[in-house]
Amino acid sequence: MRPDKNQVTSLALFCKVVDNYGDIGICWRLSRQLQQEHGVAVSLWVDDLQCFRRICPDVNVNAEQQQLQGVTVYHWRNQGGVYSADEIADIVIEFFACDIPEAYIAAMAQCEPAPIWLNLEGLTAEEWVEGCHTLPSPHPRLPLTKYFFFPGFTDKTGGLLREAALDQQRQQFQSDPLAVTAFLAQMGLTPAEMASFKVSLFCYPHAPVAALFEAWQANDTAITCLVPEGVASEVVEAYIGTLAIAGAARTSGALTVRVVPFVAQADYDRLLWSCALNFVRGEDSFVRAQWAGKPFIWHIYPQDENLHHVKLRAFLQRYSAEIDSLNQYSLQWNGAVAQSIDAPESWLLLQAELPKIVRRAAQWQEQMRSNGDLAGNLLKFAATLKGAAQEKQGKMRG
Ligand code: TRH
Repeated sequence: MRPDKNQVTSLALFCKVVDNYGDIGICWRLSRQLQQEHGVAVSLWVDDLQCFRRICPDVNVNAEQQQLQGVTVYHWRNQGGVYSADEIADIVIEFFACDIPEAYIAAMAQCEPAPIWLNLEGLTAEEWVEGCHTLPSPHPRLPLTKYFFFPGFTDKTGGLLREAALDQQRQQFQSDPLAVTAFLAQMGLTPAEMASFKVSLFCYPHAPVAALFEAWQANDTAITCLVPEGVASEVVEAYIGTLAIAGAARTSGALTVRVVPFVAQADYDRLLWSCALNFVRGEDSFVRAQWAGKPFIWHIYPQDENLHHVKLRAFLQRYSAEIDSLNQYSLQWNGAVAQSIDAPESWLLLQAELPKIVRRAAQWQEQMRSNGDLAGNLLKFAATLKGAAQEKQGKMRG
């Protein structure tokens, strides 16, 4: 964890994998970007290396400490440990209010100046976020202040994660048919499947996938649905008639369902870029689908008392207020309206509006780009806090 003093800034990011891959997915993406684009010495503390390895196959699950793409990764085993002030990074981030070790916090309080301490929150389109973004929360006992940092969809939030080269990489890939074909062949697609309307499907187990397959079987043109291993396995197995392992596929009516490997993050982007429609979930794949510039349907992570429906509606209000078919389909997919997705008209209405949805996706990207990107905004905020602290110190000395 010793920050490299030759680098301008050091940063420690603490990530607890609560469920699924999104938490480490976001932290890993952020860590790489801070290191590669901003030269920050990043220490990523993560408690579940097995989960991490699914999105980054280079992870050694037995290593206490390892270097991965310029980031120092630590296996965060417990809340114990002994830390000294010189081990503390300039910026400390706890992801999603995970409790960082008490001894680490105590060592932070010994630092002069105190490190910048941020709680990086989850993404939501709700308006209250603007009022809470960057709010301070003083520690009850120690001379430390933690600040809330919210990703978001407006310029009064931290914006969305986006690597500087992402657009260029996407455009280059999409304008190279050989690269697209090679990628899809590697994912196991036949030439006929490559030529069909391709959809990727990433959702939670409660999504109404059987109804979706039914509507697509009756479609008037061929559809290939690419499902990563481990996603909607029960319904996929019932459809295919064998185990849902990569390579398994079956065609019935207009629909081919094909199980594809669960790939590393960069290839997941390529999958999104290769499809005409993407079903995504949680937070990270949801944001990647937005940067893919393709129509997408979001399956939001379920919360108690259907709080997630409020969040879903807040996003749809911003994204697709003018596209009724997309709103309705998204609400039905998430069980947020009485009408179920069984009605084949839902799909037909959505399909008919796809060209309009494609145009909206491009507009939205422009709008989101104008908010800057999360990593850059986070460093700007840290620099503001640092400047304010230096000014205060100067005044006290003067
Ligand atoms: O895994 P998720 O369901 O994560 C969610 C959210 O992060 C949510 O905020 C959190 O509270 C909840 O978990 C517990 O979905 P998400 O966010 O889309 O993350 C999936 C990650 O997996 C993302 O980084 C993309 C990556 N991925 C791959 O790398 N390869 C693949 O083949 C697929 C399908 C996904």
